[in-house]
Amino acid sequence: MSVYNRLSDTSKKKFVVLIDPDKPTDEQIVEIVKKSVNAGVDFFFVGGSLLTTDSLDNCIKLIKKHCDIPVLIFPGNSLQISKWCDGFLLLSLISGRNAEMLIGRHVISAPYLKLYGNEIIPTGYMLVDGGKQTSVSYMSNTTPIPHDKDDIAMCTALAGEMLGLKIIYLDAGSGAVNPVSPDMISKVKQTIEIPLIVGGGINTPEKAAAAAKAGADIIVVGNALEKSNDKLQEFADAVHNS
Ligand code: 1GP
Repeated sequence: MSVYNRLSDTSKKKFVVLIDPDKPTDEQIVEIVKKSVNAGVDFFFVGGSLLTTDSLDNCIKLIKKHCDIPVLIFPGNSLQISKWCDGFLLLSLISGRNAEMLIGRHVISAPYLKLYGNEIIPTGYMLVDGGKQTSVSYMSNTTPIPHDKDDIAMCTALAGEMLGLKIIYLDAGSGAVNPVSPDMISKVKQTIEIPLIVGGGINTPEKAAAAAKAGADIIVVGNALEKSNDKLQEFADAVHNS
């Protein structure tokens, strides 16, 4: 089954662990992979707004050596490409008005993605204000959608779907103070037919359940599990039981 078919199987909510390849040691990666297998994690996303080491390939290979969970690159920039991944979220930052993030970087990445034969998931990536400036809004030089402007989020997601994007990712940014609101998630979900990923600032199993119940099909957690992976099973259960 293709990665996209798995992502769009909306019969069950999906839980994603996001790994910033710069941060964990090899031992920590292996530990989180083993816990993820036991917890029934559905996907790994790998990437970061700014990587300072040459760790992406190693991180993906290490994950794949220890499990069959699909690994997708969630790229922070056009250098984050690897032939080892199972899928690649080709992000169009549709909440912003920076042409580089809408098409410029893609032109640079496209020949390498073709060469590596990665499965491409054309993704409408939408940054939502999460209460503080995040790395991604600074690095992308874009303004997030205001936290309470559900109508802007709905119309942006709808436009992304009409342009042919295959999935929408609503992101409050890593370490956001406020995750995307249940109201915004619910309204965006009702507006589009394609699957909806939600992440950013989801730091408790309760917040993960709230996002899933509001309509997110796929819930991403990064930061909260970097600090401690003790609650990984609880996060996964909260999503899967929603
Ligand atoms: C950020 O959606 C991801 O792009 C995950 O955010 O690190 O806050 O969980 P957190």
